[in-house]
Amino acid sequence: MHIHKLEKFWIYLSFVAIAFFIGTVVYGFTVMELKVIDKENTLDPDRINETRFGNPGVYEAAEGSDAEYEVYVKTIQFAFQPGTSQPITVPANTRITFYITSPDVLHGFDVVGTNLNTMAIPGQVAKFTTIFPEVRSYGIVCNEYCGLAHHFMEGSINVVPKSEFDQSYLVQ
Ligand SMILES: [Cu+2]
Repeated sequence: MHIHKLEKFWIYLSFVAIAFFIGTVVYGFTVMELKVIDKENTLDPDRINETRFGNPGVYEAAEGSDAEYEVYVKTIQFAFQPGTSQPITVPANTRITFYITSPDVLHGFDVVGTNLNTMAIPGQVAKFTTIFPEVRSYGIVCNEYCGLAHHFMEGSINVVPKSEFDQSYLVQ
């Protein structure tokens, strides 16, 4: 069977593109050590209230942590706790580690205008550490379809000057 040389070119090119895309995935999971599911950060979604997610919010980080504060966020249909009914208040220019999970269905936690974006998977705890350099507020949206009121699921992060951040913002 004769295959036209341009046809051949595009067939080869599509294989090269597929090999390249597989290569980027392999590179991400090996060299960059990206993880989709981390076995160390699992929890039973039915017993979430026995952990800090039962009383979510901002905590002082434990000694030896590389962050100063830890924020526990529970994502539910259709709210971030905290985040939706009251903002997550954190100090600027401070290392903050977020822990995010869901007791019900898959949600997203996307801080608008930043590269902070994670899934909240029932049974898994997503974790990331960041510094907010500016005093301002950020919106949070859920970017995983989670039910009929998904499009109403939003919240906010309020970054305040470090000098104004005190114990009253912590979980009591
Ligand atoms: Cu959603």
